[in-house]
Amino acid sequence: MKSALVSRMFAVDGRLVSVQPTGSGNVNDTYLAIFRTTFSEQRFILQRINRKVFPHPDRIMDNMRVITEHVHQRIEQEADFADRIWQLPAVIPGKDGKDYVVDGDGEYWRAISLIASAHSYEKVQSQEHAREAGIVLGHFQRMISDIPVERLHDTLEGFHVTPGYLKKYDQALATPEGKTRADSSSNSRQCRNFVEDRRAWCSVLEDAKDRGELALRPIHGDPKVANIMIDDFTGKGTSIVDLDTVKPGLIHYDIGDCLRSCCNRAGEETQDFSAIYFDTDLCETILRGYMIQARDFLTEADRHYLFDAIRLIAFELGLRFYADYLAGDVYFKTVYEGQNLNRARVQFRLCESIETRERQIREILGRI
Ligand code: GN1
Ligand code: MG
Repeated sequence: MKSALVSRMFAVDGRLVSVQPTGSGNVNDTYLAIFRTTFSEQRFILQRINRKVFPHPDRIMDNMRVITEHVHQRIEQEADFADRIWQLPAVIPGKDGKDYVVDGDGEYWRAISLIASAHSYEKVQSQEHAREAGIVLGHFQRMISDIPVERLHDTLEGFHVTPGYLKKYDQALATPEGKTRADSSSNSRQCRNFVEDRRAWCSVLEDAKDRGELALRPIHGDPKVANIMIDDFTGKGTSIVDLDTVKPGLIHYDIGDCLRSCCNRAGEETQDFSAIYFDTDLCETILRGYMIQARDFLTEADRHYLFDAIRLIAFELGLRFYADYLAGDVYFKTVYEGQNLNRARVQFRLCESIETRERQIREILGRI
């Protein structure tokens, strides 16, 4: 097995006991590796980076170095005053000292430390969990807020730039295969109409950025609930993982992504469409947690665009899934035919629920 072979190429003591797939990522392949010596055991995360999505894995690893070293230092500085032990995974180098290992097929692999005695969840478990998700996101954004954006590579060009995804959707739709898939079912036709109705609005954040109202800052990029680690002993958030998309962006992408993920109790893969709605109680709880950490770095303009951000990132993820369905599932991994169409319908249904609850959400935003 390739993963077993590669796992031995990292600077870890002992002998390989097991290497098993773990997690639920839609892009990279993730494994848990266990090595043992005569007196101890080391567990770590091994990942094959998806080259189709990330054309420059070396840049991801550069960013990871910059971010983890910076954040580890800041966590240390604040440790005596913190209400918990904050963690962030560290890069485990290869035996040759490099941050990644390239296998015989030119595939890039990396090893990162495991956040011990902590778990993440696919869905929000409780109000307490929701609050922790908000705190963890706010804390991470605060920890990276003083990294100059010029120090970070753009690891994924166009990430969260919704008009760019619209262009890709148009391109997919213009191909014979795309046209066939778009017309293949009433569900697919409904998705197409859903996108068309929101075409003019979907540049709202990029327009604000271009006008200079919103500024680029270091962001996480993918703060979905499954990337938030909760301490098994305290129930408090202890870390955010999946640092591939930490790069310059709008903090709105993060807030929108965290909320679209956490406030949909049915989860991203549900097929029970009646169970999908945007839970505004969870939304308020998450934002209150987030504000504990982030209040000081939000400007008036930032706040002004929060509702649009919440609506947009659900729409955008639906658009990304739908465009990938039209293109023949080239980006997001799938395990059954039509999965990306199903995922798109979930996000569009969630987006609709956000639109219906606009007044309540804006009231929450006014209160926090
Ligand atoms: C992808 O690979 P994973 O599961 O961490 C995607 C995110 C989506 C998410 C939806 C690089 O994240 O943008 O929000 O799926 N990551 C990339 O589950 O495209
Ligand atoms: Mg990710």
